[in-house]
Amino acid sequence: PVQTNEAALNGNGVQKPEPRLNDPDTLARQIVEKLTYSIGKNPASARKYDWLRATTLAVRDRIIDHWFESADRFAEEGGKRVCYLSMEFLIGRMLRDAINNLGLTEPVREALARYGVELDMIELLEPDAALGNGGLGRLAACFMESMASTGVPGYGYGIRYVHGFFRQEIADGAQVELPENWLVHGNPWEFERRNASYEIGFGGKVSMIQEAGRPARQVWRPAERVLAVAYDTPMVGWRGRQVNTLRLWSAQALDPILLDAFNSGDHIGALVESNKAEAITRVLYPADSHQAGQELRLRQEYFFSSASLQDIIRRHLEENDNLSNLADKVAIQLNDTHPAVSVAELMRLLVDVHGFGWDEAWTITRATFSYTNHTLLPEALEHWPIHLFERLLPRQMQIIYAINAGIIREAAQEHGYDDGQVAAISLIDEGNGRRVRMGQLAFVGSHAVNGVSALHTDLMKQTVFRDLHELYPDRIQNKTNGVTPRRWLMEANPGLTGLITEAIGPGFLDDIEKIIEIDDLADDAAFRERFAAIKRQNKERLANVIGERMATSVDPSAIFDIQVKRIHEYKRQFLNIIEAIALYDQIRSHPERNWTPRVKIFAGKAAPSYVQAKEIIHLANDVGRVINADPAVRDLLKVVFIPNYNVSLAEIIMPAADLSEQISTAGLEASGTGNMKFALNGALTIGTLDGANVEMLEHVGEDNIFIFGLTASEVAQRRREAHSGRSIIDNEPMLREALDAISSGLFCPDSPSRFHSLVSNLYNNDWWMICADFKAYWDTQRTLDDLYTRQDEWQAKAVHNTARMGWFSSDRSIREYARDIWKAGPGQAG
Ligand code: 73E
Repeated sequence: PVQTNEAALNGNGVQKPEPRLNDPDTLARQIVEKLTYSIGKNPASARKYDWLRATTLAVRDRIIDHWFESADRFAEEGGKRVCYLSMEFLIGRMLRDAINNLGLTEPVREALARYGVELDMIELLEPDAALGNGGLGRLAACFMESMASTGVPGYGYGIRYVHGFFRQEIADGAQVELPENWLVHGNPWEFERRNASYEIGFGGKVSMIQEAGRPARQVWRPAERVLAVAYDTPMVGWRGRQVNTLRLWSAQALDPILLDAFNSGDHIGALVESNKAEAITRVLYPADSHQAGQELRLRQEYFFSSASLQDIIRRHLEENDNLSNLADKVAIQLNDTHPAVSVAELMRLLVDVHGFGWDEAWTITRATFSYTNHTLLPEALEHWPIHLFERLLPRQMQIIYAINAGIIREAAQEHGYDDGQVAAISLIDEGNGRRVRMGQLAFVGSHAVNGVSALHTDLMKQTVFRDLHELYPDRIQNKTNGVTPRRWLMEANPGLTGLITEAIGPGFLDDIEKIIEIDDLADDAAFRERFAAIKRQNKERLANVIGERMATSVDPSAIFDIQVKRIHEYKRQFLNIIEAIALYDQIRSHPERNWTPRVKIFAGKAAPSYVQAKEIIHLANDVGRVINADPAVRDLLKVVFIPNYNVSLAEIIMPAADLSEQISTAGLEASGTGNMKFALNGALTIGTLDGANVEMLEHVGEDNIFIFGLTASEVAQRRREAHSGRSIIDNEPMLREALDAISSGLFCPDSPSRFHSLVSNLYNNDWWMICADFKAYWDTQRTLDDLYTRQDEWQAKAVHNTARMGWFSSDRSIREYARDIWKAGPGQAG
């Protein structure tokens, strides 16, 4: 019989495991134990992948201990919880982050080394969880990490896509999309929770029922029902102090094999239902900045919104008598409008299921929700055709009409709104075929609405939400984005982290704003040299990746000039490529000049249906092929497109940049977050006055950032004047010659007309102000060429960038959300 020891027994008389020690001996023993008993291998026969799995399981045990402690503490304290609803969580790999935050990096490295296994090698085998498109999804992942690191009881809610963001390959210069399969070998980080599952309805009918002694009420009888099953992933905060939960929903057929159909011999018919149900969480939509508009997308949105709300309500009722104090105990953040149907769904649950009167339900709903807007691009704003909405979600549609009636009544009676003003705030767009405006729904259903940078928030007030802002002038506020310094500095750049620790001690690891203490060291030549040497090593690491993946050699002493992000016309990768062609032309024409060597690096994915974005990728590859092979440029210029940009590649790229390209048409990039990751790692920024670049300018100072081009209001003005590129091109020989080179087929002799429409758009319209900004961009690049030859000056500016970027931590963003919007977390009454 097993010996039990009194002290090890908890209240239920159940034996608690011994706390796990964190020394290399214990870790080595436990990793081998996992290898043996969970994987069935011995150290001699184990492959690298087995070591990864064993290490993950050993680390996971420690996380689970902290996870339970956090859950118990939240329950004990009874404070307000934060639920972050997001269609996307772009997490990336998890092992390094978990080990780093638990302070286990060195002990695990040592434990593995005893078996001749390199931690850095096995980490690379972990699949990169790509449940997001770009900035919005990565922000959600940074926020999860920062909530756990700053002590906010945060719950992420999203979708467990079987296939994340597609894998990108480049074939003959063009993007090819391949399915992503992150779950094929299983996922050791997730725990299926069969007990947390909910029915989600679609379609069917709504009828009024009248029961004796009760008020009449609406009952929705869906035609279809699917099951949402929870999968939980622990999110470890800095120093393991807190572990939060990311709960992702997976769709399953309620009755996986319909027994009737099966018994009657209809095997196929029986499986069709389950296929249809499971399709809901099969794949991530790969378009940011374009509304998908398909029924399946609306199903995804409702599916995860309803499951999350049912879960939130169930937990609330386990701890409280009823739902009237919901808003005191839960804050629900809507990450863009993707979960905006939640506003109608919570109303339905409160009124139809839990018997609340309309007005009280509406008060609870608005007090519970808040909404973040991430884009002003008209083509990205979600609006669903009424007929689709009504067919799929008939009761929610009725509720939206009722909410709308209330808002319009208030505007007309209390503010004297006329028909035109009413149409402007209405949740229903009567213009093109009657649609539900999801931004308006999220706005009126929330007590706080925020933009993601100061400029973006101002523009929200002037454009998409002008009319609602007038009606509710206190509702919009700013919360500038941030990035987690754990992943984006400590883990991605251990060299720089070590140097800073030596210089100012480890205090900045707990409070990243203390990184300002290295600011004066910009004047210290010895420090600058070490700073530059680390940059050089990081550039060599990236040069190796480029060499291995693309068989192109790049020189680490050249300027590494990098633009990595989704491919979109407004982000203007095209402007960057045109500048490369103009530079190529100048180098060939003036070989005698003292050109500063440059490597232009691009990476990013285009939405599969976005034709122009795919042409831009093709152009970058075609131009690179010609320039890189031309002996006349003598390696003074290289153009490289690295395929399959993802979080893991970003972790190698960010620390290796000298120059960060943030050159969107002013007014169109809501914030940007790559801009912050680059600057934190000591890159100088060349950028427009757009998104968070404006605030970066304020923090790093105008001597340390390179701003060019039209402002947002100048862009708006030119667009009103029907600006076109033709006269600019006619008067700017460098621009004209670059465009002529593209049109001539110089870069695509196999198909000379390939880029004709890309170029003719500039002549006829120049909607994205590429011609308008070309000259300013060119001149600023040449200033940077010159600066790079004065390394002391360049490196001093680089140090100032790192020193002054602490404010752009997602810890700061989260503290502001917690204080101003959620009223939850440390120091809040809650
Ligand atoms: O400026 C970025 C911003 O930094 C913005 O374009 C991006 O969100 C980032 C985080 O705030 C964004 N993504 C989307 N909209 N804005 C989007 C839209 C539809 C689907 C997926 C993503």
